[in-house]
Amino acid sequence: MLGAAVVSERESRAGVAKDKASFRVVMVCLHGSHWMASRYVHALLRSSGYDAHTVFFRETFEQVLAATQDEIRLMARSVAELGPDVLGFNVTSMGYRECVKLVRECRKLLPGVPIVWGGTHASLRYRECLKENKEVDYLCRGEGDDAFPELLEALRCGEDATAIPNIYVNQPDGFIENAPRPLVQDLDGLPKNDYTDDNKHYLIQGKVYHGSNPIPFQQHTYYINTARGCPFRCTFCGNSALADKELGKGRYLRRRSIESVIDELKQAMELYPRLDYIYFWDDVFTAYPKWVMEFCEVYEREIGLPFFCYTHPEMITEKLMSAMVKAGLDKVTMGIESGSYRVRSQYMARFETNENIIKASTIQAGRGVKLTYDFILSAFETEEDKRQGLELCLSLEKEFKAQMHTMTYYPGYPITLKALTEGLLQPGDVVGAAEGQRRTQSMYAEDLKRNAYINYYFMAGKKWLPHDLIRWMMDKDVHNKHPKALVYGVSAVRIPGKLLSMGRNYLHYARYGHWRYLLILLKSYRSFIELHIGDIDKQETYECSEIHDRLGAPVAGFS
Ligand code: B12
Ligand code: SF4
Repeated sequence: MLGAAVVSERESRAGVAKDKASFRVVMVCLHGSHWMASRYVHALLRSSGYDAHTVFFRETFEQVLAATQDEIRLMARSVAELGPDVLGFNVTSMGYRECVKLVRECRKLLPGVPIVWGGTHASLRYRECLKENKEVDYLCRGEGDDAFPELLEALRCGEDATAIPNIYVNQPDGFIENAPRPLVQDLDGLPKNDYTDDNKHYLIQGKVYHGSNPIPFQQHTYYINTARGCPFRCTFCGNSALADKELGKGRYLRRRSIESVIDELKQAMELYPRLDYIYFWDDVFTAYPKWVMEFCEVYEREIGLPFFCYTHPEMITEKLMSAMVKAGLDKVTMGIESGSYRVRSQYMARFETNENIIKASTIQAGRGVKLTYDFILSAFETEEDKRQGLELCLSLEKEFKAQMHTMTYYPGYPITLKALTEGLLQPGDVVGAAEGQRRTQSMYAEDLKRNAYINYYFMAGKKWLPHDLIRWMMDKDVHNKHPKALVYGVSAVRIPGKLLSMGRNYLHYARYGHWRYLLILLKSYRSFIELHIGDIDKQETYECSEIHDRLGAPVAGFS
């Protein structure tokens, strides 16, 4: 338990010994080595002058699994070996339970080191985070761009760290709340995500890799945000809870300048000469159509690499689509969420009409762009909604991939409150509320078997499958009468397609000699099979302690 006296003892201890460049801040990320939030926070710390290190955990298919106790211990040991002056965690709801275990292990190994939490879950569930985890000393509620460096400076210099806006301070009998800062408006002024391997540590399949990521994505693909926020507030999405004045006043949807984005991409191309694909991970890339039109012109001229982005049925026009295709749009994902207007409008705060969705799909189709439409199936759907949903899916221009999700209830989101109120959800099923939950909302084999109806969505996107056949199967209730036949029939088409694209991927990485990555992929074959054919809960886990002793070579200069 951390008392105010202990806080000040830690603060002054940290302050006496270190100058900024040797003040080591170790960050923990549970979402793989390319998680932008952690790549960003690392860059922020480095640009503020600190000795930043980040430990990344989990990759490939295994990302959806919770960490084993063995892996938690390995992570804690790896973190402790780095000898942090401050320890920081990026906390999401899907990683919350692991953060709880991890923070306890870390506290045992690092009794006097201040621990700071930040990220979506920490911001939204600050009360629980601080109450349930007295090991956590400080919590950043909302944006950390200014608050985190200010906290670190106070800790380093042994100054008062109890009154920093956005920073909450844990106490044995409660916590100190501080006022929110305004949201950062000038995104151009922020440092760019740090994808280098400098001071990065990767824990993959029970092994620790210091300063050398065996997952080579960043050499070939670049992940970037051009904006923060979203113009919409869908009830199942973080924006519905994060766009809250308590988390910072000011314009919520902000965009970088075209020059800043292009500069970053040019730098990336210099740093990674094999770069051949860009992912724009903005919530809705096509928000601010004027910006996108101008951006596409410059992008085509100066970058010209194929790219991916998200769009929205109300945010796509012929003109915009043509500009994006000309600039290199290769893949686009549009959220349809539910095929039933009743469910969309009553439960999801999605008010686009079916006509608009069909129009948006017509605009996107037939241009050689790979189309994916997201659907979220939920307990709010009646039999009639399901039927309507599929009818809408059948009305969309082909060819597309239906990406199916289970409604996943994140704490504090409006849909979660609605589902709890309507008795459709038990409190223990809210993400982060209990152990052993999946870390994803994507659907896998297990879901398709449990609800064979979903398979029609996959069928609906195929050009060569007659709609009447799908309707006939629905009318004949094939999904209830012969679920196995339906599941295996659809899998017989889907799995070879997946294997083929994996094979292409293998060849691509083999061509560049990324053997360590290919070995990791090979080792995760069981997870792939369990996810796509078998049972998600029976996946492979990794024994770590031994491997760590064998392979976790200490970084030069570390104890
Ligand atoms: C881009 C994105 C993705 C990309 C990730 C690409 C990548 N390489 O990073 C993709 C599409 C792959 C993805 C996948 C998933 N995502 Co996502 N994703 C996002 C998105 C849109 C932006 C995240 C981001 O990078 N923001 C930029 C960073 C800089 O901002 P930030 O995270 O808010 O961090 C700030 C503060 O929180 C703070 N901070 C952050 N960490 C720390 C740490 C400390 C110590 C401190 C002091 C401060 C601090 O400072 C930062 C700067 O101000 C968010 C939505 C959103 N609007 O936040 C969802 C979001 C984070 N994702 C979410 C989810 C659920 C997932 C999936 C589980 C979905 C799935 N497929 O099942 C997966 C998980 C994958 C995994 N690896 O484990 C949820 C998390 C829910 C929750 N309550 O925690 C969000 C909020 C969206 C939602 N549905 O509500 N995602
Ligand atoms: S449009 Fe997409 S990103 Fe924006 S609030 Fe809705 S689900 Fe979230």
